[in-house]
Amino acid sequence: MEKTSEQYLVDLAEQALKGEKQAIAKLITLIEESIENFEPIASIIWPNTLRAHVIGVTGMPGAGKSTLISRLVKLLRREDKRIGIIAIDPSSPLSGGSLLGDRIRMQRYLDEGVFMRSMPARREGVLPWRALLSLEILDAAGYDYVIIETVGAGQSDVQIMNVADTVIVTIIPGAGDEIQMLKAGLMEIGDIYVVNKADRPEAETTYNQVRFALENIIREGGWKPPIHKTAAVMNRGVKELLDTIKKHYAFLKDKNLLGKRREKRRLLELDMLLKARFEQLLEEKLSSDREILELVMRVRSHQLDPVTVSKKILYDIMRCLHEARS
Ligand SMILES: Nc1nc2c(ncn2[C@@H]2O[C@H](COP(=O)(O)OP(=O)(O)O)[C@@H](O)[C@H]2O)c(=O)[nH]1
Ligand SMILES: [Mg+2]
Repeated sequence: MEKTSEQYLVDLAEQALKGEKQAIAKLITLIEESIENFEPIASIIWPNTLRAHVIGVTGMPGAGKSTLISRLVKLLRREDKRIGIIAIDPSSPLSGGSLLGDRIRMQRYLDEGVFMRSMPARREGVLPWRALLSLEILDAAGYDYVIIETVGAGQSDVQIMNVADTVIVTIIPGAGDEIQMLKAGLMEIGDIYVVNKADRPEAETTYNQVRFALENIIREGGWKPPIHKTAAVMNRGVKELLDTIKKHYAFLKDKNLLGKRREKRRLLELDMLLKARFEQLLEEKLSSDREILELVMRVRSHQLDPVTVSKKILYDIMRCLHEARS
């Protein structure tokens, strides 16, 4: 891959700070390609962050997250707020179906004040570091709200609670699975719970089950996660949900908890970037370093054991890095 010139990245970042959508889109594309493309602009982006209210919307595929988000966006646009959306797509690159669906559903609400980006979930999990850096760019670009849509399938999505200021867990009525899922970890992460598709007759039962499951749950500072019923397609209950979202943000500020949330985000970002960088380095070495390749072959042919070799490769890489620096 051709190296992107630093000046070009800096120019893009400066345009992004002014809210120029094309520059933001291009910048995110470049960040997706490589962490290194963020390096020349980190000092431009970072001081301008920490202004947006970051909202995570999670739940099973088909729960109505995208529909709900588009309705929230419509309301926020009436207040003249600017909204950035990052939708992390669960589907494999082969099917790609829901990605298209999301685009079509959201398209209607995309106007000048809305920026939307879809991103595939990668093997690193449902919340790739690319999404986190994109979120920082949107924050710096002056969006009042940054909404991240992730797919919560049990434990895999708990990271969203370390990223968003407000986490909304969406639940579909009917299937007992949802309650199982709540027990499997989503119980710990939501600041607000939403039983969507309330137009369905099963919604009442699910609502009561969720309420029962959350009965004794209290979050830090004394926040008791509220449960909402919405019918996003009919625009029912969305205004009330938005009021609660704002209430939660005010609560975090009032209790001095907002800073703590953001500390978690920064630590998660550091952790993810370290792992991503190391993985990238390892891949490079495994595919190009002849000595390391030789070791790999000898593990494959049962001449050496993987435990000893993994340590040796680690040391080799560290030595290489050290030599490269001095
Ligand atoms: N009946 C009903 N269908 C809904 C509601 N909200 C969304 N849907 C439908 O559920 C499907 C999945 O919605 P989508 O927003 O893509 O879900 P996501 O996968 O969670 O983002 C779509 O066909 C929506 O039209 C609702 O409140 N009631
Ligand atoms: Mg969706």
